[in-house]
Amino acid sequence: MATYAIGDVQGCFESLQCLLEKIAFNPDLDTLWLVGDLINRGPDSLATLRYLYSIRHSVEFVLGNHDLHFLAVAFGTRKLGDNDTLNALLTAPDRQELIDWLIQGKLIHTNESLGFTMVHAGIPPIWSLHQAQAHAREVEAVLQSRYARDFFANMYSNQPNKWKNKLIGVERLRLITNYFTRMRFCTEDGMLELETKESSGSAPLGFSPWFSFPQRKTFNDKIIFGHWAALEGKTNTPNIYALDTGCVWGGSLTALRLEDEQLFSCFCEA
Ligand SMILES: [Mn+2]
Repeated sequence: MATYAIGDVQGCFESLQCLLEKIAFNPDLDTLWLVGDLINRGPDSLATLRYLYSIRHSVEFVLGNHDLHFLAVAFGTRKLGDNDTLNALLTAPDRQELIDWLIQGKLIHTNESLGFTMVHAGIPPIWSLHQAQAHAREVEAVLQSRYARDFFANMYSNQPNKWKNKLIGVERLRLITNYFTRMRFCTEDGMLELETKESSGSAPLGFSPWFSFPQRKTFNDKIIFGHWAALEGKTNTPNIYALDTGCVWGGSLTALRLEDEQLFSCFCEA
């Protein structure tokens, strides 16, 4: 009975199978956490999602930007991009069942007895864990409502880029979503910079990795995240676990066993 958190799979189904074999994952006994970006860019998003759906009772996952992108395309509010590998999933006979499951994904998941929290990209330094959970629930409620299509139609923008409690409507929901699913660099007061994708050494002037601020309100919480392959799994920050080791780019797929913090990985073919 163990809990394994796995980095961004991005449709790399063979690598996922390799890793599950390596950890001898048993869906009847063990639990799988996935940091989001389950699909897209990689070769087999459909098989990946079908498999995870088949073991859904043993899976906890958070939504990544690629998962939200797929949902936006499926809802007809966004077009496929040249690098998307979502066609088989979009035309699958069981597409609706998979969409209905995926859209129930959360933006943050905490297990208090294990003492771990999981998000896709990060938590802005200005939010405590409780505040982050409350703001995540705002977006999750809309995704699971009849306003989901309106949400996706308004999801894409880099503005507003700084949190204010008085933000309302689509701007509020968009910024919450951008923090949880797209953030890499920000300022201590939570201003986002969404252009730079390189490693933490390439911070744009005035910005730093979201987890780097000593005054961060989640400083004492253990946080697992993905999204940032350029970190190569290294944050040099206590309690902060970066699990995107770039599987879809020919890196590796990484699992962290939460009970003893042991790491496992499988190399991935580019
Ligand atoms: Mn991502």
